[in-house]
Amino acid sequence: MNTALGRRYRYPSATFRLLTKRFRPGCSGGPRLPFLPAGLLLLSCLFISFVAVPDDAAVPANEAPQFTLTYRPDGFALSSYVSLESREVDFKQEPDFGDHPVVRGAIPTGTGPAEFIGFAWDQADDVLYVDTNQNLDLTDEADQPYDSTRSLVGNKFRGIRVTRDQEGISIPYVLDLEFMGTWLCEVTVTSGWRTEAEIGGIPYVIELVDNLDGSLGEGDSLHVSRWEISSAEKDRTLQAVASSPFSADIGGIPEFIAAEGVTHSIQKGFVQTSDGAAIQITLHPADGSLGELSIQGEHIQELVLGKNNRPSVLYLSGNPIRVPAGTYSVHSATLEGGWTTDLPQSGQAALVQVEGSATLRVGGPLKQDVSVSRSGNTLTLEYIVTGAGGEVYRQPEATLDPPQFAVYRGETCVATGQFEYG
Ligand SMILES: [Ca+2]
Ligand SMILES: [Ca+2]
Repeated sequence: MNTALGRRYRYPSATFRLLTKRFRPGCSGGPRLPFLPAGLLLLSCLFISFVAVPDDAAVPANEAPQFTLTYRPDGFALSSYVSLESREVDFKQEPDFGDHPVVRGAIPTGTGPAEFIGFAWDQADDVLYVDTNQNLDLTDEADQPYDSTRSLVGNKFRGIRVTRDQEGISIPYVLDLEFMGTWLCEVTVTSGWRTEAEIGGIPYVIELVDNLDGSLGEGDSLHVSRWEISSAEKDRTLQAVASSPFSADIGGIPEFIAAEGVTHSIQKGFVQTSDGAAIQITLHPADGSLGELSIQGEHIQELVLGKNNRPSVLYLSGNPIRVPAGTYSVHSATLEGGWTTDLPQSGQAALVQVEGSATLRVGGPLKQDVSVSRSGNTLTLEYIVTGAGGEVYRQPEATLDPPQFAVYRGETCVATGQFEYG
């Protein structure tokens, strides 16, 4: 079965926003709430706000491309869940809560026990105090408390500004906190860093969100998207090309980026500029023991190759690509039409040897199968969609109609239904 072609995102206005949310149902059928060891979770989504025409960012030959991503206070969403039952912060100083019920908790900002931002939610007044300067005193922050806004799932507090001082750089973040009862809080970083730049002669938008720990790597999100301008219509069209995957187990920033036949290692870090903290990304041509990898498949829109169960190569363009020797598999892929690889990761792997060549099959054409198993009077039907390398896909979220089935005894239809995830 071929996927639908030509899925593109068009800007109807200057405020069009594209949301790529990688929230995947767990094997039990319900959403998984993945937690990091420190309790910081990582369900994430990245998000593109309005995109302006890219600047001319051509890089002189023989110079490593370098991009500076500037801060934006909103337009992003990198979320984590904090269990409110596992940790209650003991503040040295608090407002007078009287006999109000108060939920106290900690937003992890690293893996150490002291790396957190404490908060207290006064449920009676429905206001939130956040210890943004991390001194365990909830009475010395200006412009507090925060008032809540009702959301679909709970009480939400928006626009919480915190700053992290990291090696002399003052890194700003903006957070939303949404309480789901008194046991779970979703923390969403809505700020991020962004630039427009050319990679391999093609204009891209590069966006990055840090998960509050002040360093760039695991748990963060990188989104690289290509967009094209239709000169005939003077219209703007965005085509999402690649994004890093976001899940608790495997999130992070790939080590390499492959574009137009050149594979670069991604060097990244916070820098201080006259406009405040920024992120600098430098692309160095990958060196060392490389081999050739052919990407074989159709309709690939986004692809991240995995190595050692981590995101390794963000694939943008060019085929074959040259990559450091090793075994590569599909870390995540999105096909035109919105089919995305499902978890757990599946599909074939390719062994790239030094100066050797290998092929990785991924993408279309897709194949759909239904397996039937029987237990007593119960028939279990499993619907599965696989790609060229056997990798398993889940149905596009935009396609709301799940596959349907009908069971016949002879010529008589005895049962019909719809498949559900899980
Ligand atoms: Ca304080
Ligand atoms: Ca980080």
